[in-house]
Amino acid sequence: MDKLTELSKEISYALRHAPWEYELEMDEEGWVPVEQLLDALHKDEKWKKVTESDLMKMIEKSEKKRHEILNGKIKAYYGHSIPMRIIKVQKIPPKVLYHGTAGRFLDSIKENGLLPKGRQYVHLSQDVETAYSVGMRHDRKPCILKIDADQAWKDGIIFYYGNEKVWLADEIPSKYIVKM
Ligand code: HQG
Repeated sequence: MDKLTELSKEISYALRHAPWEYELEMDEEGWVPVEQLLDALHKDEKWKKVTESDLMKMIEKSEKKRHEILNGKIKAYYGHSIPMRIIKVQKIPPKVLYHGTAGRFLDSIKENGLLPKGRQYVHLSQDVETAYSVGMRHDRKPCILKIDADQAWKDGIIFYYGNEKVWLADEIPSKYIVKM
């Protein structure tokens, strides 16, 4: 794994799952001061020389848009599992969204709908390719679910913006889901 990918994974872990391990003060949108994150990283021999410009490079080189730096702060766009709920911006979703998952989860999804499981929100994909790569993390031959986001939204299900490829929701009842 190259060094920037490794850095990205460590930062995702800190910002999504364990800010307290790094003594980060996170606001309700998930922002933390870049200086604080760098101070924490510098305690680790491996990251002793990491600078803000390395973080910028990490963001720029990543194939996925996972982190944002703005006004001296950094946040993860999605993926959080910490107890404090990260506030996301509600937004009217595209008419259709997708979710890539493993076949072994389908019966339960059919029965209970899509649930956030270990994270704060259900993660949905803007397009089939993205859903496929998300699903590949769980199964080499993932299943793609098609979500009638338009109808769900009209019925009062709230959607939130993650980044241009990732949408979030509290849950998606199974009546809005079909297997492709
Ligand atoms: C499944 C990565 C049984 C769900 C990705 C999924 C994404 C159910 C798994 C982001 C269920 C949770 C999130 C139910 C949902 N019964 N299983 N009722 N409802 N599930 O990893 O969406 O690369 O927490 O289908 O690309 O796979 O890290 O969520 O398979 O954008 O930046 O429970 O994380 O981004 O798995 O992935 P996860 P996810 P990064």
